[in-house]
Amino acid sequence: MANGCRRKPDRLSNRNDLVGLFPASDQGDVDTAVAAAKKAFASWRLVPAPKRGELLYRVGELLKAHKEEIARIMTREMGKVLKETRGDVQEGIDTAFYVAGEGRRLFGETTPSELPDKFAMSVRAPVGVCALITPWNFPMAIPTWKMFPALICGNTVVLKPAEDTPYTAVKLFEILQRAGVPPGVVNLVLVQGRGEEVGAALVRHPDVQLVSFTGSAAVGREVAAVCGQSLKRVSLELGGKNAQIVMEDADLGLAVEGALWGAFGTTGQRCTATSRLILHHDIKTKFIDRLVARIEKIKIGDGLDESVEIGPLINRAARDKVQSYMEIGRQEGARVLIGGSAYDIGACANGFFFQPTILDRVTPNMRVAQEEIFGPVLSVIEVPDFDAAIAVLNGTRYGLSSSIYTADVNRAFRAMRDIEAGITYINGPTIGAEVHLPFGGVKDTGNGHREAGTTVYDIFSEWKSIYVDYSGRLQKAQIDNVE
Ligand code: UN1
Repeated sequence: MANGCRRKPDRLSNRNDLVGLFPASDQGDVDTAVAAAKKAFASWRLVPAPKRGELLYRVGELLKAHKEEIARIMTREMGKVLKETRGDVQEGIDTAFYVAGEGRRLFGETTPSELPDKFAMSVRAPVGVCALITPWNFPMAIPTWKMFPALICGNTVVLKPAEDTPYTAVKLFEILQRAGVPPGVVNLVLVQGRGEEVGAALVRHPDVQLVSFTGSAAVGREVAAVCGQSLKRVSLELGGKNAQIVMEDADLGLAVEGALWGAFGTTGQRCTATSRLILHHDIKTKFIDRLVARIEKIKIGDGLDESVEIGPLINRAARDKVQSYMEIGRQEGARVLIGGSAYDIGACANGFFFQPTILDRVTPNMRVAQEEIFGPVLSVIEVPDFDAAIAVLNGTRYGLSSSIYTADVNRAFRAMRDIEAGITYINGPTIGAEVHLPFGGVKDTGNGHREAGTTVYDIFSEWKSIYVDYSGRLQKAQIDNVE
């Protein structure tokens, strides 16, 4: 795993807080990891799925026991406030227990054969070695929601976590080891600096059968292109430009709290984050006033402080990117209502903080209404009616999460039907998906797969149809079966 150590680059709430020294894997380490996974696959696929489930149950118990410790490490490592890093670990715990139970299901189907004395069924079979490439914003939830379903299906895995969050991944692997996961079944490659070389080696590796990637649409396209060439199975979960609609009949207090949490939770660094607020003309001014009043009270700072609501951005490049969108927005005619610049008051000067920001007078085709900013920036678009609201919501290349606040049940059902997104919330914000429902999106958000839920097993298993002919003679489907 290690061919050299590097100090983690400065980042976060306190860039002087050195969280650890981590190895930098190279192409040779990728080969070693894949070879170990390939070797372990031969025996792991034969372990009964309920036994694999019991192991995941132990992993869940250990994650639970170490939840607070890992949450604190995660906050120091990537900056999310403690209550959110606890939630991130909890998402891993939920997935462990949910998937552990699947060990006693992994249902296939039995169905009658069209021929006499013949039995027909379909079963799930593992795919092989799976490469999991994960981002830094949910350093426990996302690796586990890929890894645990992969394992329950009988696959072995190589995880490449984001270069910004090696420590949380190491903690996860310590727990996997303590739970008794056999050698080679799970493997970790860590990158420092730019991850492209190691990521590309993993995706191209001939012994990797499946790639599951969560990250940017640009990198997702490259991953998909390589996998297309080699006919590898690939599951992509990419960007979002999620919107919350607030209709004139909505409970405005509820909708304000929803917008705050959706837009500024995780400092806006979720692929499900609310980055567009679509407001009905009649309530726009009132709504914005209430929202701004709440934003003025938000406490920004070190996520280890329990009273802090918004932590820093992940690194300098992220802050530069968010800052650049302020200028882009202004040039397009948007107006910064609140926020708009870096936040470097007191101890926050030691980190990459940015003020929660509202851009007003945004129109649907502006770049700030179309491109993923991945920061605490909310673009407000005014609409005259429900139909316009849905059209604006649908008018981007992404389709991950969505939300509408309304008291009208007819509108709510129309929204559920007409919104183009993988996830729709009625009277709730765009963030907060639960692990036992499908997670993913339409259009450029992905390539049609859904992780989490029961749909994740369609990614991590092959369907095998089995026919057992106990007639003792040659029977011909479609041909014997004549009138
Ligand atoms: C992500 O932003 O990449 O639904 C994942 C949510 C979380 C997962 C977010 N449960 O907001």
